[in-house]
Amino acid sequence: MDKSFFMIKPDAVAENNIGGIIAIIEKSNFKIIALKMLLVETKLAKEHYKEHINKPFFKELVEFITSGPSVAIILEGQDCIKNLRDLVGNTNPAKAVQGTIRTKFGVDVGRNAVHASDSSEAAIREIDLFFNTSEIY
Ligand code: IDP
Ligand code: MG
Repeated sequence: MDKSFFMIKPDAVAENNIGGIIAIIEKSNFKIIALKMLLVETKLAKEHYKEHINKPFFKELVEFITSGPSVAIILEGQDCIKNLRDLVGNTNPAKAVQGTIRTKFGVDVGRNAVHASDSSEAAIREIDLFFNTSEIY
């Protein structure tokens, strides 16, 4: 079993897609072991996305992710990190495989509905950034 960090981003929360996305996650056999709604602060946003600090879209990305509440989730399952990335789909919803979360709920590359960790190192780092151990079940 491994764990991944998953987040429903402000665009999907604003569009009332929390339930739709969580329904897909649960039907896909991922186990939710932590979940909370939060407004990501600028400091946390910059830390979370620090690998992109020199990208031209970094400022836009931080502004977007802090623009409204998100839902932070820890998922557990067999091969969770890879299976979740597959279920999420390409960063650009227009390029994502049909049936993925980003084709269903994403608008464009900036507003692509969800985040999912891309490696076990990222999952550990992101889980630690967003959650205290006492919040994980
Ligand atoms: P990922 O979310 O699929 O792992 P990353 O390349 O890690 O994609 O990029 C992190 C986030 O930055 C993306 O989910 C997306 O919201 C945003 N992003 C990536 N590329 C662009 C871009 O070209 N313009 C605006 N936002 C972007
Ligand atoms: Mg990424």
